Amino acid sequence: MLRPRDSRTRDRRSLNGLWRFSLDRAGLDDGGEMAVPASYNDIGADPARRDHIGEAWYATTARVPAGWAGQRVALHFESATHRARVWVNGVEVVTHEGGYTPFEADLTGVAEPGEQVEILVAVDNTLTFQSIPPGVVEMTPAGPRQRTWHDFFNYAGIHRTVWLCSTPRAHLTGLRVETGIDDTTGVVRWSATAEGADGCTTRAVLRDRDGIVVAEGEGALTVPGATFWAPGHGYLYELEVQLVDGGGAVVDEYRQSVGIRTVTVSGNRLLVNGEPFHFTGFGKHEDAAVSGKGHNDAYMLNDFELMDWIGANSLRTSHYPYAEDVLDYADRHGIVVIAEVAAVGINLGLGEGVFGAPGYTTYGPDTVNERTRDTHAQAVRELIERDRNHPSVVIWSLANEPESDSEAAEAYFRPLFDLARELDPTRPLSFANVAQATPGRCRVSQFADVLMLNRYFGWYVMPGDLAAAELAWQAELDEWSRDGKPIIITEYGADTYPGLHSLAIEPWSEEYQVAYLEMNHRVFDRTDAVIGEHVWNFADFATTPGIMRVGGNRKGVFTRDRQPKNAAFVLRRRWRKEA
Ligand code: GCB
Repeated sequence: MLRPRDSRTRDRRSLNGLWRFSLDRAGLDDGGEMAVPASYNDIGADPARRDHIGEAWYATTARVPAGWAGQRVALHFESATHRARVWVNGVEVVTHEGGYTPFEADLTGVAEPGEQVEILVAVDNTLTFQSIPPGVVEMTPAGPRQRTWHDFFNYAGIHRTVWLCSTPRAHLTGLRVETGIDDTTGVVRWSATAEGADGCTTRAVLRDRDGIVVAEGEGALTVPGATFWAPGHGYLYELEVQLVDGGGAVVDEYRQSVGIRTVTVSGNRLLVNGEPFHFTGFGKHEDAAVSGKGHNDAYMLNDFELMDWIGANSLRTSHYPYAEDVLDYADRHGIVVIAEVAAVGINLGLGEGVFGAPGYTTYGPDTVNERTRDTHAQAVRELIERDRNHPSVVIWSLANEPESDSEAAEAYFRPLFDLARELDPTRPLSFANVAQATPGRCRVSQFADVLMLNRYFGWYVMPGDLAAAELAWQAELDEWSRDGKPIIITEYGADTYPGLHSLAIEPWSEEYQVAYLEMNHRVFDRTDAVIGEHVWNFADFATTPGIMRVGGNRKGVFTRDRQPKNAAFVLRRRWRKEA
């Protein structure tokens, strides 16, 4: 599946706006409306909407342009969280599992050009042991309750753009681009798939930023004296791929931006274009007041500008694939991305009494089992298919903090790493390792090319005692260093209530967050294998309610409305190397 784009042969129309909405199908004509894209949970004052479990119903009408006669018409959702069923004119046209990757329905034969169509969507937010991320609905005396093993709020809805789009009947369906560097020459290998295209061939033209053709042909294109994509330098070429019929006529055309760069791991370094790269930045969330996880260009842009201001060169799309616009921006601006599958919380023993509850075994026939792994494998496929052509993505993260210190974990993850490596041999693989799976105990890190560690020494461990935390943290990192792999600290952070100040070493104060970060930085700077630091989190974000959280998770360096805490200025000095 290709992302909807305009070209000489393709067209698209956004269906964003206000749709009819109800938590039950029967109520769709009662006048309720919902913004698309947005999470529905925080819109309005109704707790039933915020805490809803199950399907929520959306409906709208759209006119298929008359000019699309003879074309293939498709309805494309950039995401619907966590699964969706879609009907057009009463016909079920597509179902999709997974809340953060795109899917589409072929409407040819269902929707007539020139006519209006009725679109109905049921979006289901239920998480089960067979979904990614996992969860369980528990029956309590007060009714059903959704339990999850991640702290962020379970926002749901149509979170990204919905497109009505057209392609020719004979059309390109997929495009794979891989790049290489040979001294000063760039190599762009491409391959495309097509449908309904008997007797057709494909060809491609590569243009530079000024529109000048630098290479054309099949298979591998070479660009002597190429300008490479690099961190901080988002130089993009444009590859125009054409599907050509036997008579030489162009039947379909698709354009893809291409950054020529390489990513390799050598010893304890990650190299981009052969140069060691050091990550500074954040684990983030797609999270904002009112619109929840709905994509918003203004928020996205502001976040990227703040990242630039603070000197962040990279981010992890914790804990799920972000909107494609985020990756497009990162490509254009040379921001480095660790792209994560939505597999957060495969760790049912974690945070007992905090996120979870005693009584569940992570891997087992009734919990995380082979069906879960099938869902997980599909999520890996869909992430790599969607994002493989983005130069900004340099690592695939297959999970966040899974239980990784058991034999069952090893058996669960081995095939997922094999799958990802087969789908994309060009990028390093990893996952974010949890504190309990210490060196020697973790049985999944053997599959990772880069170690990614989430650690809270001085917060969850030894809170308030930064001196003891520093020693313990250093000791653990020294042990990890013996693996000889590069280490990225993918989470370290301290909850901080903005405006709380203290001369004493007081967790939750702005001073403590600063002292905590400085302690971590001393440890990182002493450890050769550490090639990056991602603070948890870029901004405060909404969580499930609980006594561990005060109005959400407060580990943000920025508040939820993106104002800096003191820590922001400290990070800025460090990352921008300003005195
Ligand atoms: C973690 C999780 C992250 C949480 C964070 C916290 O280890 O990966 O999703 O938000 O801890 O603040 O507790």
